[in-house]
Amino acid sequence: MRESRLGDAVNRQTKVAIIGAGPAGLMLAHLLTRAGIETVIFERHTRSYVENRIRAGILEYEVAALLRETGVGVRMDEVGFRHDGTNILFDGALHRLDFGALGKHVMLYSQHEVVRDLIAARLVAGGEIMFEAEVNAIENFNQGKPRICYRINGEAAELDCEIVAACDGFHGIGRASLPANLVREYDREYPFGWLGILAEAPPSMDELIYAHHDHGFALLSMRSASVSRLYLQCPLDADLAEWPDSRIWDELSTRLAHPGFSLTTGPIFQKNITPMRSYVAEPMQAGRLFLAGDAAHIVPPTGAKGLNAAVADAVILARAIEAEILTDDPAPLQNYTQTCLARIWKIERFSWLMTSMLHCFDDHSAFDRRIQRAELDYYVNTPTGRTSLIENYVGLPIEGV
Ligand code: RFL
Ligand code: PHB
Repeated sequence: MRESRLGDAVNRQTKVAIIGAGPAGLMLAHLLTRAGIETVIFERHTRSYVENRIRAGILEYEVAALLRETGVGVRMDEVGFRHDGTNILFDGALHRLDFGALGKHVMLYSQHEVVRDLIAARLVAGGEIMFEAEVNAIENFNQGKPRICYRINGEAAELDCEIVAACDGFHGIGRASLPANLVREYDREYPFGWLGILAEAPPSMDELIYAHHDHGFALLSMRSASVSRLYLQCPLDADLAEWPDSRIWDELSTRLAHPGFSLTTGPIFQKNITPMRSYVAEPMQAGRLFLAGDAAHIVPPTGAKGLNAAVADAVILARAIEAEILTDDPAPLQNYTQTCLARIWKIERFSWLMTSMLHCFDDHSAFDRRIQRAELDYYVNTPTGRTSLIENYVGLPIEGV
């Protein structure tokens, strides 16, 4: 087991250098290790930091299946929750979307738990993760033999490799290293944020509720039988000091109200505000450098897609690296960007749709509001609309799985 902090060797080599121990980097390493391909992961934070970073909560059907098939789904099935449907609330009426119509489900299992499971599996398999190792340059990726320059324990070190996978999140060095004239960025910032809370309160429902209300969007989710995760649409410049617990619970009660429902409240132990953004950088590769996950694209959380999209990229990249290294077929790696983007833009579309349909926009005219209502009605009340919403929510197929 190698959980290295001290950089046990200074100029070394590996096949695939992976920057980032988030879901994309850890899943990529997991799949490559299973295929017998050597990897080293660099992570700037401590193990404890990445294992306790609270983020996403919903795993798509195929992502959950992948965790099971590759031996990292045991805890998910023990302590996660299987959801066979989700709920959309508007005009005070709850509409259930039954995933069983497509024979699928999603798993409610926190991102940090997935991260813990993947780290544990990697260390058991003898794989290396250098925690507190910050990559500060990626050299030579256009000339064949890339080199990673990093700092660990205050010292500079280097590692030579054949492929660099930048799974280093939205602010990482991977995308910043792509030649500026090569990259095109597609970006949308939304004029609101989400105020998220974790509360010691048993979930008020056994499934999620996505609520559209005149006061703004609200989401009821959960982390366990005793912990609720709830979100409220709030102004971008909202100050947490203006949101005492009582105001949060009042707003949640108002926005989630529907016949027969009562909101369970309890002590709030975490509060934060997240901005909302859609973003894609194209291409996702240059020479021997490949981006995966938030490094290349982000979505607003309304469709629960961020973690799932990161894992899907990792799967596509792992298959492509395996094809090159194990069967001498360079085509999947050459086509990596196209393969990912065909899926990513559909995820961007779905996340944008869910965000546009469910939030309140200050600049909406009466016409816009009527269109929004018609869209909600279409997606929950027509067979085609429902099927489309469910198909996207439970997850589009991942290429190569
Ligand atoms: P991650 O998880 O950001 O991991 C990137 C890792 O790279 C490390 N790193 C470096 N390490 C070494 N050297 C460097 N130079 C490095 N630069 C960066 C970082 O420390 C980090 O550990 O990216 P990945 O793997 O692509 O995974 C993506 C998901 O984490 C992300 O899409 C979702 O969590 C997005 N997201 C949410 N998605 C949902 O579907 N539902 C949610 O409720 C939800 N909540 C969230 C979120 C993202 C958030 N962020 C990014 C602030 C809430 C938050 C607060
Ligand atoms: C969450 O549980 O944090 C969660 C669930 C669904 C979403 C976003 C976040 O769409």
